[in-house]
Amino acid sequence: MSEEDRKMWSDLGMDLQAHDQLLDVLANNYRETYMSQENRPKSTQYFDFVMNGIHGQRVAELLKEKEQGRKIVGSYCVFVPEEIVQAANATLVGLCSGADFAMEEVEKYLPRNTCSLIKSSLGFKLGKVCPFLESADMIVGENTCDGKKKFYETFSELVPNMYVMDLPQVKSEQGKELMRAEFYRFLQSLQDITGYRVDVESLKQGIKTVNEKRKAIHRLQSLRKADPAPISGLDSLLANQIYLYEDPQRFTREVHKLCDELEERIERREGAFPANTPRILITGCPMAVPNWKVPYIVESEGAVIVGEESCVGERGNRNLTRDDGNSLEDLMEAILDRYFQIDCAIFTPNQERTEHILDMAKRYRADGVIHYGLQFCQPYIQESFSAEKALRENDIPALRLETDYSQEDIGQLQTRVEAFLELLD
Ligand code: BJ8
Repeated sequence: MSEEDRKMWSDLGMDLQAHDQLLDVLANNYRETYMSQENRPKSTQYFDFVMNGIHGQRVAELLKEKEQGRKIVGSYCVFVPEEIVQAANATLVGLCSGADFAMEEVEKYLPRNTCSLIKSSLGFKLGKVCPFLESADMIVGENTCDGKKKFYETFSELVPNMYVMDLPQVKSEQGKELMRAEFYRFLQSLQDITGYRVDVESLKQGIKTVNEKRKAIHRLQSLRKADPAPISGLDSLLANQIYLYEDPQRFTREVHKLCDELEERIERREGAFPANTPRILITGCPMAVPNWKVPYIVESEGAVIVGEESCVGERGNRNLTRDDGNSLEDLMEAILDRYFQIDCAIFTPNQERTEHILDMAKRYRADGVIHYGLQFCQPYIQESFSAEKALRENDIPALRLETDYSQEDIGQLQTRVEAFLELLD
C-alpha cells in the first residue's frame, strides 16, 4: 500500500492500525485460498489486480468521481436498483462484509444470535475499516429480514446518511405497488442528493450499463456448464463478489476477456479440475468478500462448484432489465418487473426459489447441491428444509450446512463435505 492510500484512508477518518490488520488478514487469506489454486485461467490476473487494490485503487477512483460531482451510494442488498443509481449520476457499491471484525464491540449493540453478515457489517463501521462505507454519500438499508430491519435502526444512530427502503414480503399486486412507490421515492431522494434530474436518456443508459455487466457474468456462468469446468467455483465467486463494487465498464470488458480464454480452454478440453470431477451447486445465503470458507473446503476436498444460487451469484444477477420503454414510467416499470422477480427467502411463499435451485442443478449438471446457511439466518435456514426435500424428490443429493465467519468449524465442515462427496461417487 502506498503513502497516498494511507493518506486517503486517514482523510476518510479510518483507523489505520486496525485497517492494516484487516488488510494483512485479507492478503493472507487471498494468497492461501486463491494463489494456491492450480490451472487458473491467465485472465484471472484481473481478479488479483482488483483484490490487490480493493481498498486502494477502486476507492481512489470513486473519490475522484466524487470530486467531479458524482455521488457514491452504498448498499447491503441486491434489491437496490443500480440502474436508477447510475441514471442519477451516482455509483453503487456493495457494503456487505464477509469477515468478523470488532466482535466485542458489535455485541454491545446486537444480540449474539445475529447472523455473521449483519454483525460483520456493523463491525466494519465500529472498527472504522471500510473506505467504501466511509466515502458513501448515501447508505441504503432495506427492510428484508428481521435481523437487517432492526440492525438498520441501530445503524441509523451511527451513520448520518442512512436511507431505509421498505420492501414487500409477498409477491402480490399490493406487494408490487409498495415496491413501485419505494422505487419512485428512491429516485426522488437520489435526485435530491445528486442534484441531477433523471430522464429517459439517462435511465436508458443506466439500464444499458447494468445489463452489459449482467450479460458478461451470464456468459461466464454459462461456460461453467462444460466438463471439465474451465474455471473454479472460487474464481467464479470472486467475479460475482467483484461485480458488486468494481467499475462496471472495466468489469464487463475484463469478464468478456476471461470468457474468451475460457472458450479456448473448453475447445482444448482444458479445465481448472480434471473431467468428471464431482460438480456442486451452492445455494443459500450470500457470500461477501472475503467469505471463501465453504467454497475453499468444497474445492480442496476434490469437487468443483459450477453455480451459485445466491445473491452473490445467479439470484442477484439473473434477469436483464427491459430497455424498450419510451417514457420514464415505462422504464421504471421495467426496472420494477426485473427486481420483483428476485426470489430472496424473505418472500413468502417462495416456491420460485425452489424451482430455480432445481433448474440450476439440471442446467449446470450438478451431481449434488450444498445449502449454505449462515447461523441464525431464519429465512434461509427455514427454506433449506424445503429445498432439501425438493432436491431429494428429484434424486439430487443435498447437504445442508450451517456455519458462520469463524474458522473454528473448519474441521467439522471438511468431514461433512468429504462424506457428502463420497456419496456422489
Ligand atoms: S435479496 S438474501 S442480499 S436480503 S444472511 S442478513 S437474510 S439473516 S443477506 Fe440478502 Fe437482499 Fe435477500 Fe439477497 Fe438476513 Fe439471512 Fe443475515 Fe441475510
